Amino acid sequence: MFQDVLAKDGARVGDCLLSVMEPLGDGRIAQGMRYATAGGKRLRAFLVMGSARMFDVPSSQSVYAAAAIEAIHAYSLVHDDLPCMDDDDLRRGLPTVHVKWDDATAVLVGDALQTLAFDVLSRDVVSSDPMIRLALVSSMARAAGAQGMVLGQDMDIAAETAETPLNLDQITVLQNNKTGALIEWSATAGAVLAGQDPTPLRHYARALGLAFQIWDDILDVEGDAALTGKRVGKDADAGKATFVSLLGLDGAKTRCSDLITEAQDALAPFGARADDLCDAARFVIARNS
Ligand code: GRG
Repeated sequence: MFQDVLAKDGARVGDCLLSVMEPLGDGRIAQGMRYATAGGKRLRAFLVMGSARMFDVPSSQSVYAAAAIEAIHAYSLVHDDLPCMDDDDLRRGLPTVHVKWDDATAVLVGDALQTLAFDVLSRDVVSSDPMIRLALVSSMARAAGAQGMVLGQDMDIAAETAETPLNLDQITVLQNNKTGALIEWSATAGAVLAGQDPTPLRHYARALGLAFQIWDDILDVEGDAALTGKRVGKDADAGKATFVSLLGLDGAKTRCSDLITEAQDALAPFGARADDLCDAARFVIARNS
């Protein structure tokens, strides 16, 4: 069952994250880093390890790349939850980092998680080929930075005060950057680690990333805070245009199913080797958290 694979990979990545943070000691920032990287579905970690398995890359290597992307993801959540951004007090069912500690600690925890990701990704254990490590480092920098996640976040913040709500095309561009870029990095990492062409996985990841985000909008309307571990109904409260407000609930669900078919079709060249990634696509639009 896919949930078992997700749990197994997630646990390995959790252990790896703890091991790379071991030398950091037990000061406030290290504690915050461990707190922020605990839990979560570990979907991005799975995409790295699952795509690596398709190319017979050992998990002893891919687990470090998976830990790196989870560190970036955790940093983005810690900063996104800050009062100057989304101002959330609940994440993964627990108080957010700035609530448990304070704003300055949350900024520094996010900063330190981001640099930790690049530190880990540049280590020999990821690949014996320095060109592969460099490709992963530079693609992660681009996915997370001002051409990727940071751009998407900025577009999201700008949309809050824009005179006219975003249309479907604009929301799609925003989300492709905000959440799609890290998902794409994760799903293509296996091919990059193997020195293979990541193009089919890129097509898979683009469709998957969009379906993930549309489902997130659906959960914001239909979800249960006890399961999602975060506040629901936020988008409607903020009067934000979302895939649900633009397509309607049924339209959004149909779009999700179409995207999942698209994602799975992109994996056809890999046959049964891609079974786990196909299952991941189905999971994305069946999850309740
Ligand atoms: C602060 C530069 C900067 C960027 C933040 C990704 C992001 C950009 C903000 C997160 C806001 C948000 C809740 C977006 C919805 C989609 C999303 C990324 C949800 C969280 O990802 P999951 O569901 O989380 O994979 P878990 O907890 O399972 O790891």
